[in-house]
Amino acid sequence: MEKPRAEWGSDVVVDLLKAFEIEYVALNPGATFRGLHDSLVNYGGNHAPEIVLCAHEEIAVGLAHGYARVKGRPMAAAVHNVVGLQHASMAIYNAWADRLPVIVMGGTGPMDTANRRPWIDWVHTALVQGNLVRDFVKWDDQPASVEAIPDSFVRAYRLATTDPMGPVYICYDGDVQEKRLDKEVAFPPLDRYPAPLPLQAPEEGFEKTLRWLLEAKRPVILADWVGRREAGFRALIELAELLAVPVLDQFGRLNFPVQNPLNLTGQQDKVIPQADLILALDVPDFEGAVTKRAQEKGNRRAVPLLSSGAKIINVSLDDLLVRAWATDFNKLREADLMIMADTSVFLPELVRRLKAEKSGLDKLRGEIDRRRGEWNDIYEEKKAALERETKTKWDEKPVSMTRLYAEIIEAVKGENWVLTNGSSQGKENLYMPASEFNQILGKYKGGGLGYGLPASLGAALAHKGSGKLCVDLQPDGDLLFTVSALWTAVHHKIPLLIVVCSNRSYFNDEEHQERIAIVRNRPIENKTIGIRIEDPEVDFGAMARTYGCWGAGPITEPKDLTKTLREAVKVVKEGKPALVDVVCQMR
Ligand SMILES: Cc1ncc(C[n+]2csc(CCOP(=O)(O)OP(=O)(O)O)c2C)c(N)n1
Ligand SMILES: [Mg+2]
Repeated sequence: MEKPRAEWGSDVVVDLLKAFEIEYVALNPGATFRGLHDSLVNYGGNHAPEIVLCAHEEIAVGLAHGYARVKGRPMAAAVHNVVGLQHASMAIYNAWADRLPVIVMGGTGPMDTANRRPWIDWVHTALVQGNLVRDFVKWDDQPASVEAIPDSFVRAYRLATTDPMGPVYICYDGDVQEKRLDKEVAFPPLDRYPAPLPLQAPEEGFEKTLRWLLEAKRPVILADWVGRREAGFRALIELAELLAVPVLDQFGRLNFPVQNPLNLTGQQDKVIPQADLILALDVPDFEGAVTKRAQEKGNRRAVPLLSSGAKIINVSLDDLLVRAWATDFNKLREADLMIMADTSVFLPELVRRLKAEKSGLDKLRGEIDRRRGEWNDIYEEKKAALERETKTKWDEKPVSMTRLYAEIIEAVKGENWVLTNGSSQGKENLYMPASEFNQILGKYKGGGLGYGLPASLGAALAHKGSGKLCVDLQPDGDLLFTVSALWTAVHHKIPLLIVVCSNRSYFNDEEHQERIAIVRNRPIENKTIGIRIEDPEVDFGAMARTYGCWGAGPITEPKDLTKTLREAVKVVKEGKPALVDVVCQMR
């Protein structure tokens, strides 16, 4: 079929969305982008991209965030002028902190005050709207004519998808969107604007890293964002295994198979003090990775675990995306060698060079095997401790988190499952036996609640039709921010298993109030005031059903889990969302 010719300004935006293979535009409607909305439906045929209707802009952007985690490329969200953008801002910040691309589009104006309606066009127009989010997007723009739209979009897309990636915001003036075109708008040849090739380390970086790795007695790897690309994920496994180097996963993504005996995540107290070389791969928060939290007494400072004699190699792209507003760049990192490189090309090349060092490796064989055994002992201890915890708490009421993990594992056995979100403490990262690239998508990096369900829906949307079974391990407090995303899940038939961890509390803060009470010698029992989600308790199963979603629970009896989860999985496999509300322990 011949492509219809753009007749209106916003038709050109749709041409670009199609050219860049944007599959979905998540939105809550608004008159400032009524031109774009019409173009999506009537010019684009509401297909590729298709509109995903959301009840809140935070949901729209959160959904696009989750989609990008799976695909590594963006979908779009459209948000209504200053009001939609303000609602969207938390989710934009989460995507920013997570270094993931979202094309956020907005409408405004008209900027020409002579064309404005009284009141509403004035209170909904800013100079300029992008200001609101400029500190946490990679770029923002407001093309002043239809002719300026293509270049603006191409630049936005390329910046958003170049590592370190991030959200971008493009604002379309109502007058520009609604301009009738009297001639064809010239389109740049899109293949003339390729994404840059990934950044590779210089020779010195490889030479030193290789030499230091071979000289070290106890090298240790920290990894946070390596797992964002499959090539990096695979090469890291090879590297760790070749040299018997333990990996401490920081869980920005799944960086290393959970059940690999070299996965000593959670054992930093035992591992870090032994290290004479740390290879930090895409670790923005180095401090957090090599220290122990000692929050019990209300302390903020962390206790160092790393010996001062240990060498540090840092490989990352972090310094390429630093802004002065939020300090999401974390504490200043020390290192003996700083390499600015993309781990998805650095690690495969490092492994290739390492394998070529045959004689060097052969000489070290005995030593490598010895330390492999010693690290393996720690792994076995860790495994036994996890199993012990599961067993001890098996019949406890409310349901223990470890029992819940075990039941979920059983319910999805044999399925190609993906964990799209996690609990506040993230212990599922130790229990869920993920081994595949992107099998655990991780939690928010921005720490803004309201993330779990929207991002999980985005992930499930990205996986739709792929045979993957997506599971959202969903804390209750986080869910309450964006629970109306259930409507979107049902309406758009997004298959997702939502397991609500109902501890009926914003428990993370209960812990903080307890610490403060201890320090101030005040009544600890008051820690639940202003924090517990009780009186009334929320019935998430019933809530799901009001949105037309399959919902079960609240489950209070551990023995009821198996059957209910099995039924829920069946619903999800039929292509629909299902929610199981589980009353569970605080931690
Ligand atoms: C937007 C936002 N508001 C408040 C907080 C502070 N906060 C951090 S964790 C937390 C409690 C989360 O409760 P829930 O999601 O139920 O997880 P739980 O700690 O109970 O496991 C709160 C309120 C936040 N991080 N983000
Ligand atoms: Mg909670």
